[in-house]
Amino acid sequence: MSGDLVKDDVLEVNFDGLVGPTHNYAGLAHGNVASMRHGGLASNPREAALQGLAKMKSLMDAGYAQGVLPPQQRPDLGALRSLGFFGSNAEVLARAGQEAPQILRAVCSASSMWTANAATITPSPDAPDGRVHFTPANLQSSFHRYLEPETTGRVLAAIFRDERHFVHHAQLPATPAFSDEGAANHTRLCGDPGEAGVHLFVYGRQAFGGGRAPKRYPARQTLEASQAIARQHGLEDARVVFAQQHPDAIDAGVFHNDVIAVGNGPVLLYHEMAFLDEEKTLDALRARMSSPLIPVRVPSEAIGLEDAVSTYLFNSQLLSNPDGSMTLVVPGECQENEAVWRTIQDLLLAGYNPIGEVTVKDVKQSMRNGGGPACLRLRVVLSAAERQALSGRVLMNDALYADLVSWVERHYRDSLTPDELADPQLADETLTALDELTRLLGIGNVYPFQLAP
Ligand code: SUG
Repeated sequence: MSGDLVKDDVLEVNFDGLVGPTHNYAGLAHGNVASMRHGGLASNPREAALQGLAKMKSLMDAGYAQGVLPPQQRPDLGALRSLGFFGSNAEVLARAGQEAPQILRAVCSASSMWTANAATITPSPDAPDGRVHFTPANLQSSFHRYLEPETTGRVLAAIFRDERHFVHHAQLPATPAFSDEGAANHTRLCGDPGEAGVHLFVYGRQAFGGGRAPKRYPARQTLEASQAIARQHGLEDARVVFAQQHPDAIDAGVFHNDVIAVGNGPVLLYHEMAFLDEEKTLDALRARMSSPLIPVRVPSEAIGLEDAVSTYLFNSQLLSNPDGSMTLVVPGECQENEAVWRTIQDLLLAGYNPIGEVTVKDVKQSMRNGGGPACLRLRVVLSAAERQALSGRVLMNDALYADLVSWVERHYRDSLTPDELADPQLADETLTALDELTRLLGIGNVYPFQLAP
């Protein structure tokens, strides 16, 4: 099935992560400057979830295919028990809150909302067996995110259940050599989405064999992890490019490639500091793509790295329209920065790229933890038959949107400080909410508390 056959009616479905009821600012992500800056602030989980849902709804209304993925079970009481906190749920939470508040914060993080880190996906036109391949990211760089892949795998397997169309691989070994952060470091470039694409994997360091690495902040993706995923999915060498992220960018707070570059179809919008070897990366892509690459380069003199990181211009979604044009979905912070907003206007006017429209979304609650519009979504390119084969009620429509808004309004708090995370009531509220959500979405039992021990 791979090779030159073009599949019909293939389009990208963006699956956004629904923000969980324990969304908080715990300052957990070293090297993510927004997370480090906002640690300790009070969050508003209800507003966060409604902002995310409003983004999904407006993109659906604009005609884009939109899906939703559920949050995870937090606090992760199983993780606390595995670390030696015993007793009733209330006792476990109280002891963790007193003896290890940082651990409690980690097991309460709603970080699974950033579904760009949930998995890496190869669409069926690119896979030798003509199926869609999924690998959950091991997220081993931080404890709070290392807790995600198990449930992520169950959720993806529940939704993409039909084995005729979907294949699920195990996450890579959760050890620094195979550090993997999923689709945030992976971009598929192509002409028509139904034709075979070229896969750009961006890594921050090599585990074996040296090379340059950042000095200040961690590199979260290794070359070896990216290579292993390409192998798992059966990608041909002729369709894969591995490029190193610029270590200076990582040291400036660019902890994933999707904080400094975004691709869609043949377009690659990137900052000049995105890749360690820019020319080599572009040449390698050009040599493999069957349609001409359209590089859209933003130089440092237009936007410095600091502004790129604080506004998240490159964490925009770049979406295809039926007339061949593209729409850039940027976070509100871009509009507030003169240089960034001017650069966006220049991009829209430039004749050499198909980006013809900008739309601004308010996702501030997520942005304060370093998650922009593109972090909040997992891109899944699907044919009509594959969309038909999805299980559960996960494709956004007006009725699902209304049900989810009402669910959030019934179950979410409008303020949460890190000190309140030990409240056993919060854990109870969350379990009640999630149990109802799995029924609402029709995905069956996916959470540890729903599974037999
Ligand atoms: O892994 N923040 C996330 C943000 C992930 C953004 N995703 C993409 N770029 N695709 C992270 O750094 C902060 C949680 C806290 O501090 O409470 C956090 O985990």
